[in-house]
Amino acid sequence: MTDLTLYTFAMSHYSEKIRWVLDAEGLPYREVILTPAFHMLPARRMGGRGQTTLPILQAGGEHIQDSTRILEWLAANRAPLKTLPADAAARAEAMAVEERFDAIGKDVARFLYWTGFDHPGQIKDLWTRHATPLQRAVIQLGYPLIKLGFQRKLRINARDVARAQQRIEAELDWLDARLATGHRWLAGDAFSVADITAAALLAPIARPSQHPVYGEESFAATLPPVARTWQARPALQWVRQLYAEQRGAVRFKT
Ligand SMILES: N[C@@H](CCC(=O)N[C@@H](CS)C(=O)NCC(=O)O)C(=O)O
Repeated sequence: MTDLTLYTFAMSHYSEKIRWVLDAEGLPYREVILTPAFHMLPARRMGGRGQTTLPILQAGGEHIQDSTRILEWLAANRAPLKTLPADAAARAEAMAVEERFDAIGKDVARFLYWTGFDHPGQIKDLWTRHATPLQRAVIQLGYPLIKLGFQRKLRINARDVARAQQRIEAELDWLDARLATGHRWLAGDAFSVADITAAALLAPIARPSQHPVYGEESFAATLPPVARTWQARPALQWVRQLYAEQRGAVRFKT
């Protein structure tokens, strides 16, 4: 039995970040995987902040929306955490790296959907894997409309996608430079939420084989061509190595 329930999307990189933290901490939880579009009402209701984003952590009667707020809640309510340094300066360093990779999460989604939408079968599959038969039928039928809503909300257009690419490349440069100085970890000298956040947020591009969605071979075909040229970069090799060494095969706890 556990009092923690994590509401996610299977393919959400922010959700994967929290899944990974809970797994790394050995905190038992149950996962509820929601279906896009059908998540909006429950997420808005649970979050109570006028927002529809996942992940949301339910702890007893409390709902915490937003991955950073979830980390803060865990630090306050489930301390000590192995992945969040207790020392204030070390924690600030880890959270600064967490913040920089969180900041490109929407860019990563924008960048990948831009070419992903050329493969409607794949996207529909991604959106309906955990759907009920009725939800699946609605998504199949309403796909053009849902896609349009997505494109508007996430600003998936040529100009914003070009900017997203630049911002992702800047963080890959930062990560390459950090690794070039001989650092194995992104904050201090131990594995922390800094590493988890960078790897989870970049996983859709790095495609570690342990990832339950992005590790699939079929997903490679939907990647923007430029992302294929990034695969040999130290930053993306580091993401795959971290998954292999620290994460292992991801199993949903549904
Ligand atoms: N700042 C939020 C961002 C979460 C986020 O953007 N989640 C996306 C999925 S990766 C989402 O829920 N999108 C659907 C929506 O906004 O309704 C966090 O750290 O949790």
